[in-house]
Amino acid sequence: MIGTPARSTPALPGVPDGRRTGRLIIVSNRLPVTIATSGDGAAWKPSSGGLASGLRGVARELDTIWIGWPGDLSDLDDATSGALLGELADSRTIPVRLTRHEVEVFYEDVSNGVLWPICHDRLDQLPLRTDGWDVYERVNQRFADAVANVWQPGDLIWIHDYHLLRLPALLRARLPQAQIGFFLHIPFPNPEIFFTLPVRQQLVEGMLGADVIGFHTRRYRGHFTAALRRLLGLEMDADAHVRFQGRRIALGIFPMGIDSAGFAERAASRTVSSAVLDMRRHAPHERLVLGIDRLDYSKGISRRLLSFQRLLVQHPEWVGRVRFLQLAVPSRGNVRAYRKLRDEVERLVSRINGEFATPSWTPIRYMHRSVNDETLLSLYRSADVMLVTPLRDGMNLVAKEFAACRCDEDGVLILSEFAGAADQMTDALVVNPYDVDGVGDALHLALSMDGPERRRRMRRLREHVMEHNVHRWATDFVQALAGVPR
Ligand code: ADQ
Repeated sequence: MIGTPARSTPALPGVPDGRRTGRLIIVSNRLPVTIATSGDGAAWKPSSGGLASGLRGVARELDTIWIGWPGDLSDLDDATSGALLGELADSRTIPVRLTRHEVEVFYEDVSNGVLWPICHDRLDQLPLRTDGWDVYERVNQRFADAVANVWQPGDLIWIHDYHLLRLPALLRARLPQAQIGFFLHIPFPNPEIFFTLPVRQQLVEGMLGADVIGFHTRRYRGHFTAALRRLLGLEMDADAHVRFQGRRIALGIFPMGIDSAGFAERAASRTVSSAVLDMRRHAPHERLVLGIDRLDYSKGISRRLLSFQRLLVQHPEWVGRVRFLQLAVPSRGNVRAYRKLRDEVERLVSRINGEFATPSWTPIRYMHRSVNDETLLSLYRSADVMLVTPLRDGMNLVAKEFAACRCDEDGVLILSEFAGAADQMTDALVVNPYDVDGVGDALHLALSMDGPERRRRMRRLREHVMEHNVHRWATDFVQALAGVPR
């Protein structure tokens, strides 16, 4: 069971002057749990995904309440769903229930069908017309009710991500004295793209209800301040604050990290080590190129497959000697663009395999499913090359997980310049994911790189990832929020 923080944690980290504050209220669209149903009934299990895995460690260490949507319970009978909701309450996790219609409009149509493509520069993925901003507002209001119900003076409120852009302002109206933080996990796009949204001003004003607004990178903050200037005539001062409606709002850069020590420790465990040996024994003469993503058009999987094909065409010496394993976690299957992407990826895999396979070798293995922790870690450890080539990605935690797991200081990371992680992981081979031939060449370079060069790069990547971990990220953010004068 996750989301069960220690109740006795005395104080939030880094509160200035040792001043005690109250609890940390984390608010995100999804609670960090999903329901697993089996013959015996239903139970919560930890959900995958960047935000869930990143904040889980924080939620264990701080006196935390987590508010969010628990997922669709409508297929369960009343007794089962009642029991599950009771378990959540016991673990200081507060569910916000959504109707089927709200899930369709707020989550699928607006959040994932409009805001996600806009923030990832994909105007081509927009529907011709979007209704549903009223439902988006109403659901944000529902979250505001849930927060206002539990908030007490001294509590800090930390809101996450694009589903809840209106929530900071809705809460500010109800709790003028509250310390409210907002962190955007995905890019804030160039204003030229953001301004295509009819509700651009309401969304920006929604975010400005917070005292601290956090972004992964300087570039996203730059886009946000450009939007503020053009929409509201606001200027950021030298201390990275803006003034709005008589309040001073901090605009911070908080690049998210991972629980690197946890990854490193689990990756070095005996079970993972023996799984790695098994994999190597199975294909001793083959190099492994690895891709791990949610199946999302922002992750660049189709072009990545074409780049691998270019490697085989341009450098035929690798035919029969390298294999590309792409794992894609099923994601947002109810949104049409995602179903289309799935078809496209499957067609490409089968086309490339049809063209290059021999009776004893298949160039691409594709798995459309989630894998367990042990398999994930053994793959990270077995890969010769990790191929992380999103077309746009807020941060990308997979790149960091790969580095954390490489206790052998081996393996090469190829990383898209359009992932937030590229700002920090400069010892990767940084590529333009749209340049299919260029990524093919980078693959050849990575596969041919000598041992000392691989180790030199990996050592530096690991140093960075170990130091800038998720605890530091959360501490920095919470510290900034706790320091807001009241
Ligand atoms: P995501 O888009 O979900 O996160 P990412 O940061 O890469 O992307 O995190 C994906 C997570 O899912 C990783 O922890 C990874 O281990 C896990 N995962 C992926 N494939 C898996 C598989 N087949 N089986 C099991 N686990 C798998 C959003 C933003 C990112 C940002 C994060 C955090 O889109 O840009 O980095 O939030 O802010």
